[in-house]
Amino acid sequence: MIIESAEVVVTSPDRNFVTLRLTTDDGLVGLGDATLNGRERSVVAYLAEHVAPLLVGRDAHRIEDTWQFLYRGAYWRRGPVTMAAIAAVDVALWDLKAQAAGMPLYQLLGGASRTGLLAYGHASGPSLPSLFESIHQLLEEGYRAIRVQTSVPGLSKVYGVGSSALYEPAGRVPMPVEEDWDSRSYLRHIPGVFEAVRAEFGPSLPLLHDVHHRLTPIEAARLGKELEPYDLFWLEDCTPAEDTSALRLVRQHTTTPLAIGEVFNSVYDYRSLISERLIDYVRSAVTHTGGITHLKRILEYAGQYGIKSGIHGPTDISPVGMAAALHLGLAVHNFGIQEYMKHGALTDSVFSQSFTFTDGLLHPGSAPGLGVGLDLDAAGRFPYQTAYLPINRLKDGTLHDW
Ligand code: CS2
Ligand code: MG
Repeated sequence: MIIESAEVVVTSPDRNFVTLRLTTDDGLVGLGDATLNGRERSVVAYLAEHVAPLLVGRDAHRIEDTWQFLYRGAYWRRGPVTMAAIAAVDVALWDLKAQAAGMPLYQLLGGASRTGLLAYGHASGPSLPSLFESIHQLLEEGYRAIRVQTSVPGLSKVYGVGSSALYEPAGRVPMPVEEDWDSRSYLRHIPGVFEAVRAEFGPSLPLLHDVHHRLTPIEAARLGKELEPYDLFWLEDCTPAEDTSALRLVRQHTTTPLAIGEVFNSVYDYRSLISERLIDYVRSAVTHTGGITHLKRILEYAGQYGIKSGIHGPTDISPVGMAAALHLGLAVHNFGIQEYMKHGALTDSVFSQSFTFTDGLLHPGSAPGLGVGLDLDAAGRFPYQTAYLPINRLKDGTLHDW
């Protein structure tokens, strides 16, 4: 099964997506997601200029050797752009191998370890009534776990509170939008929000919250401790992820489960977090972490320490990347939960998918390979549009983590 062509397809139905499309000499097509929100064109260049030309003529069955060729052969290792490019190749090759074998991809990863994948959805609202309405809406859609994000009194725009059901943080704007932040206002507000949510929805509904990189270690420790009575499923990105030692302090003060890693891109980012049991969930997406081959290694390592998967699944992970996450999540033993923000109708008109969401559980389906198709004509109708993630500033204008 020789690779005959490697195309980089950029399309922007509801938002920008980058897809690698490999075609083999026996006519199979494999897809890989290479979307890096707000930096899409950097991965396009990496793939088109430095990877695609090297793939033509390679044996598509040699997934591990191709991974090592692209990782060690690049000399300059790791980083979000490199690992997203490698991920796209890796997933496309797994897609091809599973199609050639005539089975869904998860069967090549060890087969199903469960009947379906617990999903969580994003509830948000600028006020408690609107937040409650959002939670009820997700429960009616079948979600069994809910991420809760709200506005903060005194702040005009806060992460995670969208103006529409399809919340997409990267606006189609020529320059990043400036949002405002104040950690003390946030810390004063959030415990009361979860007290009210628990009073309204009861003690057992799994609730998650994303701090989105914004607190100091002692602030995160305080929040984790104050949220303990509300029994969160996890508190996510409570401190900037690259400061891995911060979680040692947080861990000393709270038993609230911690999730981190959506901005990580290799096992090396996780080493101390896993070996010191500083986290409870691995947040990486297949798309940003070198693909199925590498994320499977990370999850197997994490599983030795009782740490589970919590694979990243916002709208900026394409249906291709989402399907890859579901095949991996179905097979690994230490699955935890899968983030699932539904894509829009325009995206679904470009990408056909086989996965299902039934009674709160996701399943990748039984189509050979990933089970995802890319309509090139439809993709061509939605050209790339410049889009950036927001930035955050404190009241005095200091740039803060977004
Ligand atoms: C968020 C993401 O889903 C999450 O947990 O952190 O929405 C994140 O803001 C975006 O993926 C950034 O592109
Ligand atoms: Mg997050």
